[in-house]
Amino acid sequence: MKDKKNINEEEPNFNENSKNEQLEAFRSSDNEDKPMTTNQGLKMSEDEFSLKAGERGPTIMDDFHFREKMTHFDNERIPERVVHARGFAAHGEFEVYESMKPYTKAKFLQDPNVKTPVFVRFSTVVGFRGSKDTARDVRGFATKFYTEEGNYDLVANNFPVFFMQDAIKFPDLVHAIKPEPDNEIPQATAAHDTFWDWVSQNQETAHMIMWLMSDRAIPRSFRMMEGFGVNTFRFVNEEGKAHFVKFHWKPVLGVHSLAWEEAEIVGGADPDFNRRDLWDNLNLGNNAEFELGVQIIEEKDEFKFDFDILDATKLWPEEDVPVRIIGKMTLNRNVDNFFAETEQVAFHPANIVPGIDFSNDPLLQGRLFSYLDTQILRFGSPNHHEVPINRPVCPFFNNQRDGFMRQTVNKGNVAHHRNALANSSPYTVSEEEGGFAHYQEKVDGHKIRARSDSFKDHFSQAKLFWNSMSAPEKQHIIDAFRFEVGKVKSKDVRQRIVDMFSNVDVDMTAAFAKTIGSTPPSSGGSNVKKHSPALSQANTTKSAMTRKVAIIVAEGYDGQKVEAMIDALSAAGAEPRIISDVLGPITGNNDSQVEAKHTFQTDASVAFDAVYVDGGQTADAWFDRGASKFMKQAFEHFKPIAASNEGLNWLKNLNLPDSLGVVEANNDTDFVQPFIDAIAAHRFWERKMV
Ligand code: HDE
Repeated sequence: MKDKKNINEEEPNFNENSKNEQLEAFRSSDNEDKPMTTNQGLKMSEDEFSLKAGERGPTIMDDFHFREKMTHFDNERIPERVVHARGFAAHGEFEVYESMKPYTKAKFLQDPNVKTPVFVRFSTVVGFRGSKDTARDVRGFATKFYTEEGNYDLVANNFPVFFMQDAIKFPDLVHAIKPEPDNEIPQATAAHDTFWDWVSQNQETAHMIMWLMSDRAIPRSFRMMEGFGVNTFRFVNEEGKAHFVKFHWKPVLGVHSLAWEEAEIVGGADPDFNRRDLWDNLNLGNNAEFELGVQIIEEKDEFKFDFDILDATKLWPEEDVPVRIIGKMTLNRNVDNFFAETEQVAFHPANIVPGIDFSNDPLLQGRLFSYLDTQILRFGSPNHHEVPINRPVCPFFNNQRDGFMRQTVNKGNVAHHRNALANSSPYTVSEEEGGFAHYQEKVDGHKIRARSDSFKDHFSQAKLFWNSMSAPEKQHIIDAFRFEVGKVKSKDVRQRIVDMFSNVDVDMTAAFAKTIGSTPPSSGGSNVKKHSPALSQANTTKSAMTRKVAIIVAEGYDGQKVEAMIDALSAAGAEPRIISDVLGPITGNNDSQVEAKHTFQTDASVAFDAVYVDGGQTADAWFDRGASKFMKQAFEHFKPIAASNEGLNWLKNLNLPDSLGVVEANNDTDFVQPFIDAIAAHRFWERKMV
């Protein structure tokens, strides 16, 4: 360590634009009106014909342009992530609401006036990069905070628990859940033998499976999911005092999910459903907002709970350890280039800042190794921190040198520490000057490969989750088991799953055992009675904001009603979209005009949150079929439906009037507000199917 007058003197002015400004230096200039060149800057006179010996002759080696173009193309891919391959990311900013100084010295959590730039990548875990968004799966929710003290990565998921307690099992889980190795089938799903075989051999996964079978595994939008740091971390304050902490992201729009059948259909109709939703909404100026929450436990209370707080298969019930909301993240900008930013961003849970530290959670400890290791395969180089999206916004100096694709031109002849030649620069600094020092936890034990007794209860929280579900949520879980385990060919594996989940709840297990050809349990079940209202989506925030509403009209539609509906939807922050049998302007009976940007051919009801059908004078049998199909599908997926004029007839033909969440217009526009309220309710899960 060495003194220096002002260690901050090189630090640039830090604000929410710091990352954007840094990226600007790397953005390519526009191609418009520019001559084409090779990568060496040589202007080219031809780019469509390779150099040949005669018009019909072979291509010749002189053609350096062809070789450069083709070689670059041949090497355009990097290995996709071994898990979380399919992802989508956006830029934004984070602000803390009040200083967290009593708990942590992390600078980005001190001052409500400071906005920290962030980059967030959402992902599915199992499917390959080109798979679908709506698979039943865990979603990744990884945030890189570009703080003035260096990058802090909160690499989270949308479930608060994980499949296992010890990271050494992770490769086995991933081998079991990925497509089976002989034929690489099935894609992006857990519904196959090897996964459920692994589950039946690892009872610690029971709680996670409850989440995976629940609606949480098919989110309506990345903007409508919670995020959880899962692992237990530490906050450390200036006095060196530590608290255990778990991190939460709470979506301002609430937590909402698709219906299972809908998710399956969307997977084919629009595999990009979730990424398109984020991309379109950010382009429309509908920022995605999440509040940051923390659960804090004092070190002295480490053993106060009936679960081990270091066990990643357990959550800390919010009713016992309240989530304190401490800040807000706003995603407000799409990327410029998917590969450069979304594909090349490299997260690592070990990227922390002073004031945040690790716990001995054995899952976290394994993660601290894995992420850096995997980036070296993806980038083929330890220099991935130099890629623009990964660079910290604060300066960084050390003696690490060279390696594939080194970008920095380090000056001078000294690359060793300590040195006298360069006055021992770069020098280390004390904790008071911002130097990171690990929390000095006392650790004492034998080297041992074993599970602590405190990690051995695998079913109580699975039952807590079950108890906390509303009736429709319970039914969805049963249906998910029926589908997922029903796909398993091995009768023995299916029975072992029934036996395993009978330790959670006998009624639940009996409800799916029969349909999957297994013997239902006669007794068993956890006797936990407790429930946690925070776990049910029935209790989440409800809002019509940003909901996509299909408005189905033909020429001569009811101008007064449709205009009133469009105005009210827009005022409520919803996104009305006109559907018809043709694209282009459609005129109403009062000469009003709307623009149809979708037709029955280009879009299906699954692309929308709600449907309003008016009709129009030119609505013929063909239109009738398209509109009816929209309404029927919306109905089957529990979505709000409104109808006026011809729409009322179609409603009648489909036998839908008087159903839950179906709003009918009579003579006036009174149906508008009830429809908006219905949209805010999201879905009518209790609706009876006709
Ligand atoms: Fe990951 N995880 N993981 N994970 N994880 C990766 O790192 C790993 C775990 C999570 O958008 C990989 O860069 C181990 C929990 C997200 O780029 C890899 C264990 C949680 C992402 C890896 C876990 C996560 C990853 C693959 C212990 C929630 C995507 C590519 C069993 C808190 C980040 C990569 C992105 C990615 C390993 C468990 C979240 C292989 C060993 C728990 C969001 O390093």
